[in-house]
Amino acid sequence: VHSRDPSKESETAKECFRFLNLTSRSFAAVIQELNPELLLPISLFYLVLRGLDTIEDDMTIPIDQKVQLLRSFHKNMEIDGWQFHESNEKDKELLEKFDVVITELKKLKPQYYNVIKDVTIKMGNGMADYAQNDEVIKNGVQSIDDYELYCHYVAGLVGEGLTRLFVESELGNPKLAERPSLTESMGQFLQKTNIIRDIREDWEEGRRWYPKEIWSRHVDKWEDLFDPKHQAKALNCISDMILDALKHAEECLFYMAGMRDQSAFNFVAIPQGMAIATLECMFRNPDVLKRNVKITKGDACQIMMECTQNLFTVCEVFRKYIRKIQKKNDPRDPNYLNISVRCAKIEQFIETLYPRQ
Ligand code: PS7
Ligand code: MN
Ligand code: MN
Ligand code: MN
Ligand code: MN
Ligand code: MN
Repeated sequence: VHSRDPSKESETAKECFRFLNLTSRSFAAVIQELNPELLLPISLFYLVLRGLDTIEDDMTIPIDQKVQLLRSFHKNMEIDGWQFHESNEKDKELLEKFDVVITELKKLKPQYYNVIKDVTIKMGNGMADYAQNDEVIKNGVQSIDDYELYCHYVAGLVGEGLTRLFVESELGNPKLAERPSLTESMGQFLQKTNIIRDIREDWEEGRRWYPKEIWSRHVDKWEDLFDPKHQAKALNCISDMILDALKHAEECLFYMAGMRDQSAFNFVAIPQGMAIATLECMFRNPDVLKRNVKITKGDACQIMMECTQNLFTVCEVFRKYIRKIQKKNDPRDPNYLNISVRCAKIEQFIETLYPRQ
């Protein structure tokens, strides 16, 4: 049961929802449950950014053409009939029939359309900066600041756009618009989890998003992370990355307190619940160095239930996985103490939100 009513949808809208279900692993379900006011705007927002990311990820497109496509995507998405037929990525069909997305974008309320366009301009240019940076191409991201700026472009900006949509539609507390760092944390937490998880796959495709400032504390050469001989050090590096991601947890919980609509709450909370569980699943798990690890279906199912109730039940999910991280923490890890303190702080924060007698 979702909020869609296919009898009232145009053919192009139906096609957009088909693409949504084809291209998104986790977002399709929660998006289609959204309050009808934001159902189509957020679906189209997703498809535009998915189109942009399909170009970013496509390593068969020559760099100069890729950079030009990323920087002009916001103009292309205004051209009636625009399509792109030169991608070899998994989601290339979306770009080959992008004209249906354009048709629907033009029917949006201007305030919603402007949010999508603003984010597309900024994200496309940010992706292009990294795609054409010779240092990044040759040696990967260097500093933690550069890592966070990349996460800002591909996820923080999504959060900014979504927050504007929630506030415009009155599904979110207008105070959220005055707290950009809460919004940024929502995006950083999801994107950092994705980057930590994708280390192997990204590397095989020729990219490195772990910043050298972090991995060089553990190994001399990037390749050593994948050498079984250096496994202990590689696990400490992953711990270091997870420790960094966990600094966003409190602000994420705080942001979610600003949702004024159950469907919007579910939409923002489910991915955060999946992210904390994924961090726990990766913590001290050598499989991360070989393939994308996944939380179990059972855990995913429970998170879906807990994250569609209220902030208290979401805090319970966070507390559960934080405690599991604490239990797995290894005294031989150079960040043992930092991780322990970080987890205690998150638990304490939850305790102040919901004191137990
Ligand atoms: C809720 C304040 C518009 C719903 C949701 C398509 C997932 C794909 O998958 O490594 O490994 O190939 O290439 C903040 C979603 C951030 C973004 C970023 C939360 C649009 C999404 C395009 C903000 C999602 C974080 C690239 C860029 O990584 O991925 C609130 C809606 C959210 C899309 C994600 C993904 C980036 C991404 P993969 P990549
Ligand atoms: Mn991608
Ligand atoms: Mn990408
Ligand atoms: Mn074609
Ligand atoms: Mn990824
Ligand atoms: Mn990828």
